[in-house]
Amino acid sequence: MEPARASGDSRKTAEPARLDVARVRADFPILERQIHGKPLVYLDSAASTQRPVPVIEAVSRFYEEHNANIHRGVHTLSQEATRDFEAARDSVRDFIGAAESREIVFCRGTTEAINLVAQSFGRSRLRPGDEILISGMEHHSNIVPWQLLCEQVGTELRVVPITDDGELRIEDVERCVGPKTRLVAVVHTSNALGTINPVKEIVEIAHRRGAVVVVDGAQAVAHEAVDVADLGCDFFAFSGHKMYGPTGIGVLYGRAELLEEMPPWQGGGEMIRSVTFEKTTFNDLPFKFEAGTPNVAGGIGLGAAIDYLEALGCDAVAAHERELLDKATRTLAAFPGVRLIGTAPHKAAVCSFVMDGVHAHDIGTVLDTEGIAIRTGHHCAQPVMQRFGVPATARASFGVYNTAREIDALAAGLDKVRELFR
Ligand code: 7TS
Repeated sequence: MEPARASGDSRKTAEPARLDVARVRADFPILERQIHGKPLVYLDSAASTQRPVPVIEAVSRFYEEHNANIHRGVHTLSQEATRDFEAARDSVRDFIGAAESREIVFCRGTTEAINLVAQSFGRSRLRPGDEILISGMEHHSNIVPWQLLCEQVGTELRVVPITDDGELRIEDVERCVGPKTRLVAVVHTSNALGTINPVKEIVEIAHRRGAVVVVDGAQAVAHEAVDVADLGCDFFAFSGHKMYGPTGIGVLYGRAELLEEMPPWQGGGEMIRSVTFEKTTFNDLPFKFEAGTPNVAGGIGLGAAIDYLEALGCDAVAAHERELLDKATRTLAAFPGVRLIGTAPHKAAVCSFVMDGVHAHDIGTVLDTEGIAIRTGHHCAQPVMQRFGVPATARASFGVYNTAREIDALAAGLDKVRELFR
């Protein structure tokens, strides 16, 4: 099956290519499902996107035709599996603008990538009294690994506050990066608020003061073009399942110079060069950080997801999602009793909201009966909920397959909620 492509050629015209959403939707078999007798309206892509046919096929093809363990076999299947897995690594390298494939470490996802940096870089390089700076809008995955590190090493965790709009102001970052700050860990795009942070400026400030920067890119990579060289960050973490790829596979990008100096985190097969009972020497990058058999099918599926996104075109995807965000924002802002949480000027297509007199879980449950899937709760960002004084929010988040009509369906669903809880 030929995957959908953006129509128009952006090289010939000033107009950005537009997504042919009907064709995009045809690539996602799950969108044909009915839920409680209604067509599925999937508005939970920030939690996990759906998978297009080319990704599903790449994973099945691996199991049907090439399945074997990698890097160690002389037999044909092992060599094919190794070739395809390493080709996926090269695709990731090009997709995020990394200089070298050895800077791409495959892991389980964003969470594992950040834990790797904390336990390897953090434990070996940070000292008691050093400070780690995060923002007030982090996902628990970019809070808890640093807290664990602080317990182990005696470092201090500091937090840059966010504004009532859910913005991270550059002057606040400037003020909070001090002489003891050794590491800044910041989310590129907030899953709870949708805010897109000025990562490049943050990196400049941190580097000027000698701190290393870790970017949580989980919500960024599938929604705008990311170039780690342009951002200048030292580490960048993301997950396959939030970019139309498989679950259980993700990436830690790290600058080779830093990765070279870092000790391994997990020990086992694949990450060694030689082992005796007296001494073990370690493999080259990136294998030093990939102990054990990796998620080979997942890596190959992630490569297919990158091909898929590139065929659609990052600019076309971003333009489509901007239109959805504008419409969803207008619709929700005009809805009686609804308050948007996260109104920063620079936002991704994520709309968190609360409704007077109705708990977020009730909103989610009623919408589900209408076939509409949204996320409700604290979105693994409890400090964000505390900052806005709410126990939970309802969150609609959008991807390449969503349509303006689905936002109308959301509004109709919210009418039902209001009738029921009047
Ligand atoms: N960072 C951010 C910004 C996220 O949104 C998430 C997952 C993670 C890290 C963790 O990613 P994982 O793939 O390692 O689990 N966010 C969400 C969400 O918003 N709803 O469910 C998971």
